[in-house]
Amino acid sequence: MPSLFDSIRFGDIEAANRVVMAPLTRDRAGPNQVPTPLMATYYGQRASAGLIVSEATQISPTAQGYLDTPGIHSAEQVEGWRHVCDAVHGKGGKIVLQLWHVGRISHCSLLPGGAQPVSSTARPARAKTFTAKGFEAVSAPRALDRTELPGIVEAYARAARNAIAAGFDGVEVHSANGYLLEQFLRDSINDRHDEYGGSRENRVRFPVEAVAAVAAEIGGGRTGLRISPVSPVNDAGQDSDAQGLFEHYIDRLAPLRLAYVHVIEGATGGARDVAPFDYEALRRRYKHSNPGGAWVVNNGYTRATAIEAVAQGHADMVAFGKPFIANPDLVHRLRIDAPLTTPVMATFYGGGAEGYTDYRALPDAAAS
Ligand code: 8OZ
Repeated sequence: MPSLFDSIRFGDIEAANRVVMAPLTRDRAGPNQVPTPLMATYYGQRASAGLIVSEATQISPTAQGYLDTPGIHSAEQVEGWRHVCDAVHGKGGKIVLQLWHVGRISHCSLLPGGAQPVSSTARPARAKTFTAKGFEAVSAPRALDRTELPGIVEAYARAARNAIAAGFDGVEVHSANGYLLEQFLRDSINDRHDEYGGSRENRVRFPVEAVAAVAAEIGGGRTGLRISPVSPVNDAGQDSDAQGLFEHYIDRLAPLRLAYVHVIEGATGGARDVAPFDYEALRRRYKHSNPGGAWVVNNGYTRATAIEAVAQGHADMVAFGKPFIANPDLVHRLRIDAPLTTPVMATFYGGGAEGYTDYRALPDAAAS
């Protein structure tokens, strides 16, 4: 059986080890949501991860939901990301961009012309976002007309094209954590009566269209997907049949031969047993139809559980989030079983170098 520290090829991507840096929102983009040189330093410091998944990045101006998150829809943003990709590649790492549309998890003050957020539904989420005024309740959304959906699908494809132009090794479509694609997937949110709501066949329609457009643009072998089948974050509730829904979703995506599926097990950043779900059944289904793709797991893994998950074949790769904030040399530390630095929560979101690029690698990190 393979080890967490073995190289792996999945889709068209090759990684030096099976430790993934999970996407982490840090709210440090510059004016016009352009990635900064400090962000290039931060990602470059973490290039020994087998694969870095960038922080969630809005595909268009209307896809934004938090202050100072980066975009991938302008030439200036592509240029900023190019420095990030160069920093990671210069150290032999791999990095994909996470494509994000927040849907109803947004605030008018963050949207062009003070517009209302958009969603599958007009029902507001009981959730907060981070604006120029601090934490604020999200604004009430309007339900998208079906005639608007092709424009959003095109924005996903364009953003993927921009990501490749910036130098990314691929993209990860954010289909988790109660954002736009999950607002269509789950019957706890989606209350539509057209062909994008109702049955699970209808509810997966828009997310499948979005992922298919990305795969058509850059290749399925450079396209990953992140899901969180039972995470209740962002007022997502629980689907009445999460197992059936996500099995159907994975089946519909099988022809795309996605590079990987990245699953948050349980509540994002919280309890792993928040609701029953058979992840192993979903993994087998994905791998059966897509043996060249990787199954990436996430949420609260430790060195021991990550090593075991890969050794037992329950995962091809394991993603770590918060540990990567405070341990730029996480792979080395896991390899030698060194103690991990604890991240400081006060500097997770916004600010500058403090709590971002000032976490140190171990003195012997270069040896790994
Ligand atoms: C934390 C703060 C803001 C956004 C997610 C993109 O949960 C996020 C996010 C996390 O997927």
